[in-house]
Amino acid sequence: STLIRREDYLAPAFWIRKVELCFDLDPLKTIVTSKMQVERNAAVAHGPLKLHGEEINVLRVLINGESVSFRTEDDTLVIDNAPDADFALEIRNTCCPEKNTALSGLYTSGGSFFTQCEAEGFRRITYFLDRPDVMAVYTVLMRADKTKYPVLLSNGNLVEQGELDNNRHFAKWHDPFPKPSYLFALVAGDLVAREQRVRTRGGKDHLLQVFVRRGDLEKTEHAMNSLIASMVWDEARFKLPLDLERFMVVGVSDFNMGAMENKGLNIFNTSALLASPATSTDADFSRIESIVAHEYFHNWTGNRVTCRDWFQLSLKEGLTVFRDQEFSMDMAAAPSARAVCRIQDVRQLRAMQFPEDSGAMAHPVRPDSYVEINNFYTATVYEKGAEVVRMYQTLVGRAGFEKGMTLYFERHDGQAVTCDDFAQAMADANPGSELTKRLDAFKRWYSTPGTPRVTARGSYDAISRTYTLTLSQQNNGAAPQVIPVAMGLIGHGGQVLPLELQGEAEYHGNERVLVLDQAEQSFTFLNVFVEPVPSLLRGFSAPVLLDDGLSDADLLTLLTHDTDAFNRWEAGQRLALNRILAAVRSGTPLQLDAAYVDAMRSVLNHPQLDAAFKELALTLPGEAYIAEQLDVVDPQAIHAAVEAAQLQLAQALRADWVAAFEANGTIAGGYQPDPVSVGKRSLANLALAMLVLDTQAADAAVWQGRAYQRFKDAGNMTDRLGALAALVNGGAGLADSALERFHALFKADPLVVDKWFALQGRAPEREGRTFAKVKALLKHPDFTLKNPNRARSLIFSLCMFNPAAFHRADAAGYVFWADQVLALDAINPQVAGRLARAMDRWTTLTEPYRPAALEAIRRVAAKPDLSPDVREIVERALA
Ligand code: B3K
Ligand code: ZN
Repeated sequence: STLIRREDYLAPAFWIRKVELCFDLDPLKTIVTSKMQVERNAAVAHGPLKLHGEEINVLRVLINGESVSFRTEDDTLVIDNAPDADFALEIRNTCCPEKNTALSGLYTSGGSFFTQCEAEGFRRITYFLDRPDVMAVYTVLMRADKTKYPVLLSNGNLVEQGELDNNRHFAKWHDPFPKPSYLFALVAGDLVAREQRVRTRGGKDHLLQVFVRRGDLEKTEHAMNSLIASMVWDEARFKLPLDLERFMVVGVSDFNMGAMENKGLNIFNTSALLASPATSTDADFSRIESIVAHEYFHNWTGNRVTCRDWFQLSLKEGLTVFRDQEFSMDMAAAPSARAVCRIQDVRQLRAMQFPEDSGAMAHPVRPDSYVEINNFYTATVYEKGAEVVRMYQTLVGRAGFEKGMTLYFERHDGQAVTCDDFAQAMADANPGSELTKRLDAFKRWYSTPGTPRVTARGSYDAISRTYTLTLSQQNNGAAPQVIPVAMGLIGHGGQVLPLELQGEAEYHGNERVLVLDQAEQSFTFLNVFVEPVPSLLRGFSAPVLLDDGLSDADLLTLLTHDTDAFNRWEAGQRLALNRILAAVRSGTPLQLDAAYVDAMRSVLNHPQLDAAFKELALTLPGEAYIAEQLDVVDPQAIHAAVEAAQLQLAQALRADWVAAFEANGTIAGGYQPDPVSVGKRSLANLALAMLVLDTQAADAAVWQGRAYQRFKDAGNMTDRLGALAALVNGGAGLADSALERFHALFKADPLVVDKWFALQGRAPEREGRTFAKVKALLKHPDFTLKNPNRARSLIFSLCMFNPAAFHRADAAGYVFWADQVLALDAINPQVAGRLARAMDRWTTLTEPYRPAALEAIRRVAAKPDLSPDVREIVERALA
């Protein structure tokens, strides 16, 4: 395993323009014949042809029909005497899909064949120039047993199919669009499809198909609806139509991530595809909608314009996450529902990306080096990358952003390009904009790791009626970033103050974007008739940590009066965070004050606020985000403070929780995942959790009983799982029998069994019982490490999402982690690499956790035959 550097990029010595692939599919020995049309890259000097290949056996190599001498060395096939003129290269090789537990390349799952080629899986199918800047037109012939594999799919259009001898049949597919090998896909199996014909605005007809296993067809309606909505949205917002006659989506149970955007043949983890009210939660419905959209949007941002090299990954991922976030917001429609989407995205960013950016795996949005590219499909590349794209939109405006997109496609359709090309298109389409004026500085977002810290201090001069806001930024000594700060000023009585910036002729209304691009800058506002509270970074306009120095009184003003819903929520989070941090820092038990409790009561009982917003406002900041505010982290102390705050909110607001539950707990009519119903269910679930949590209440037994009843009688999975979680997380006596009943009811549905494991893996620790339960569940007949969803449901839940159960004084959590990383690594390095990251932030841990963590990481690193995936993660942790 070697370090690959961005600065070492070289164009390929050869191009492959066309490929004809032929597959004789067999689980134990599939024969692949690849006929390639190859030409030398005129820009590169003479030299051998080197092709990538892993875990495959070459049978023969022909050039222009003649056998040619070749050698194989370390996963490359070298042909020293490649012609200078264009030539035909034919390679025949075998691979073994059945033994492919890494789920990269061609593998079997549930008796069917599937492929996963991004990032470097194609080389596990056949020898190739497996890099995204080599784009070819593919024709694929598949031959397989007709009974076992009645459905044969690949990218593009079906051109021919028919019968063969020995109960076999064939299908031939042709994809007219040149594509990199990572977008190749093939599926063969006994599947059925939901189909829908649609006509786009331009009048073109398309066939949409969602393929799944026989019993799952009725769970594909939501995915199909999401696909159609995505098509409509992309045409309306960006004028980007579907470019294929046929668009296929396929579900598979064994999959390393959510889904994959193969051209015309998206392959999905069933967890990101199948939905029914009885088996899926509101969160599942919303996740499916956004992943279906994400993969569909990749057709333009990723497939039509792809990445020159893997360092540019955020070119397609950051942009496509931004697009799916915008889509979800537009689907939510109402302003308050849009704000809920934004709050959820920011929570996710803070929970996953902020810790990544300050830990062992910190890297820029455009990384400078990697050992294993699969380790860099990260929250930074995806979610921070999406924030960078959002900042372009903030700086050039929505219309300007759309112009930039249009220019990007005009210039680069059909090409493999870089993040610089995207930035240039945005800037060139918007001459004179705040972006274009400082494009080079803005591009530091691609090269600087870490979360910038912004400090804001204001001073009001009552005599001159001026307010001066001083903003400064700091990021471990890195050059200043371009930080758009969306803001407004609010009076303590709730007045929205006009913004008149000194030195500017125009009046800017009540909200504007300040651009901070220096280490420190001051902005003076004129005619500010009362002392204002600044509402900064509205809508989270930049991915930074903000210290605005606001007092409790200021925060209460914003919580009550801010016109920006995101900042109302943020003010409530800050009030909670301040109290939790004070308790953790001082080592004293947390005691909530009346001011905070009353503020939360007002939110909960507010007649105008949406249920969804109330639920978010009354949910305390996540433990990972709290840890990010501290130099030395005691996970048990953080957890204790959060639990205490929760219990006190449960106790102090008990009557209000009862009212919230009664008002939101029953929704007339059938299940609908619309924002209003989703909000009501989420608030009802929070209220129920709070009511079960306080076991000392006079009516504790009543609410435990009501939760159990609701669990039994629920008409949908959101209510059922919510009630079950209330019992389990509240440590209720009825929890065990509810868990047993749940398993008995759903044991035939793997995606629901995953929820059952996950709930137990994430349950609050109580004297070591949660940890002991997780260890016992490893031996449950339904548990297996081989299925990534199942491994994640139990093991990742504990190691990544249950800090109080994981960080144990006796180090047993770390021993567990090391054992599972090593066991998983032998099966599936990509999944093992993910789990390895549970130790990213070990250096900040307090005693006795830090030395114990170090010992566990060293034990993993000491294993000689680790995968490059896990090796890179543990070596970075030890660096
Ligand atoms: N592009 C794929 C991710 C591939 C991950 C490879 N380890 C899914 C997506 O981002 O849409
Ligand atoms: Zn993606």
